[in-house]
Amino acid sequence: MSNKDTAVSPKAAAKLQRPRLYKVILINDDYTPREFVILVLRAVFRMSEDAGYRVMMTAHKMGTCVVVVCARDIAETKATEAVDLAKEAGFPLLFTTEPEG
Ligand code: TYC
Repeated sequence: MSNKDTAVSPKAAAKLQRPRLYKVILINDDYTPREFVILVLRAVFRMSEDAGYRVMMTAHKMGTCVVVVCARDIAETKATEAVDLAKEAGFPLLFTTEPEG
């Protein structure tokens, strides 16, 4: 068997070493109170009051805001945790995940 049969392409090799990162994105809505959005950002994403306020206001004004960029499993777990907290409280707050770049 030659090297050609087993060697991965340079692109595939890079992927193996450095898995794709994912963005967690906060989505604006008209119903969730601003203070509750900040509370979720603080509880789930360990943000300061100030950082939480700025992220919340960016989503409020622009429609969305990137909260964090991290490994896929962490991004999905945190987005689910955040949406579940909102659901329990009866708010339609949404966080989504998508691959970076
Ligand atoms: N737009 C909401 C309000 O005016 C606040 C809000 C901000 C909700 C950001 C969601 O991702 C959000 N009460």
